[in-house]
Amino acid sequence: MGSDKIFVTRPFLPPLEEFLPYLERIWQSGRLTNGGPYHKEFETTLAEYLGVPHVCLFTNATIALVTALQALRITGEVITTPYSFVATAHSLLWNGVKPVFVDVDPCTLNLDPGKIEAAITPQTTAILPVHCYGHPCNVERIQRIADVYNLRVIYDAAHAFGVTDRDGSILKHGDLSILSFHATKVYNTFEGGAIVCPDRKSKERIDFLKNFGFADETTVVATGINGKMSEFNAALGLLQLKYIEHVLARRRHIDAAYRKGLSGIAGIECLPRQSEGRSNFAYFPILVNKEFPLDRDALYQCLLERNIHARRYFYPLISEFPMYRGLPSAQRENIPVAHAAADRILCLPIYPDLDSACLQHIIDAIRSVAAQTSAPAPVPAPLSTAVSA
Ligand code: T4K
Repeated sequence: MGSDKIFVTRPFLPPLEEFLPYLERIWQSGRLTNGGPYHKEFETTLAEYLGVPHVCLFTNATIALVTALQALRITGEVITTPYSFVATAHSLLWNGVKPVFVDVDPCTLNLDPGKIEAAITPQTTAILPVHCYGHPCNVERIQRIADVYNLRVIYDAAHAFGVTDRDGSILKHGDLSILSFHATKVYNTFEGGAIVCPDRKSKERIDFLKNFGFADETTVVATGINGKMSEFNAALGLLQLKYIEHVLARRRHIDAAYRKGLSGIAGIECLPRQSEGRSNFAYFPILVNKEFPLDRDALYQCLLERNIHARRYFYPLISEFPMYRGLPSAQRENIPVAHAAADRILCLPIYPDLDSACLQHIIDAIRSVAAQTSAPAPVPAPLSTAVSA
């Protein structure tokens, strides 16, 4: 192993020469954005690949989330998870909607459906769950609650590109699902995102909203925003689709190698794989439990010293940030499982070009830390204890 840094991820890029013809076409046509030919082709091709009815392309997932809430006219309070990237809850504040944090399930770290009903008030209008690390939420139970209380469901599916359950794409559940095509994601268009929607009517409204609210040259029907994906990003998206199976296969291989390489290390717990359907292996999260001789932050530092830049996704919890921590639902006692997870989570590097030498270096580093460190450091109680606390 050299002295090169190993980051938590590295974007997959197709061979540059394969992208040049796309660029030439853009240069020749002078069509750069506003629903050009690549944008149209990409929307259709992507919907087919994902197996979903309609896709609305966006400049990134954050603007897509903000727009999805606008599209469904969400107001009042929305139930969501504190265990996510901050964009999830920020999209609510940008809409003047109050986030209500509900704890997560200790196995999947997704919103715990058993705790949703207790958080519903007369002001609740929607649920905003996250398929965290691409692991599907309990979509059936969430939908049952939404049906009983007449709530909308918007899935933050930023991590869930290509994930399926027994019924096909995970993106077909709820009213809308939001994807991210950011550089750090399984599938990237440099920056980008999308809303997956069930019918033409909702697609039309979302398409107006992402184009300032314009319905035609002279008619503005809503307070829209500029969320359009450019021709450059759409062209790259088309080319990236040609490599997605390779990307997923490499990720599957790395996931399997980690599980094998880390098995038997006391205190290192790999999150379970999804039980059915197809995973995208977007992240490789481990929990550093009390049987490991170091706590999570000490292990994180040890890995950094070996040029391994793992990440603590998602620490701190969203509920800890200044704009959220005053909310009653943000209090620690309301979300003990999320806190316990945030304190011991570590996402290890996973990306298609991670070679076997780097992978072995990471596994060996964790093994050697486990072997060398004899004095147990004080660590928080295991997740199961937090659940019953
Ligand atoms: N909802 C959820 C659940 C999300 O996780 C996210 C984004 C969103 C919504 C919003 O989606 P977008 O609006 O971004 O489409 C990263 C990403 O910036 C963010 O997109 C992502 N979630 C989040 C989980 O991770 P950082 O601050 O950790 O990124 P950064 O720049 O530290 O990158 C991590 C590592 O990746 C670097 O150490 C090196 C590598 N890297 C990164 C970039 C940007 C590269 O090799 N090349 C690159 O171009 O947030």
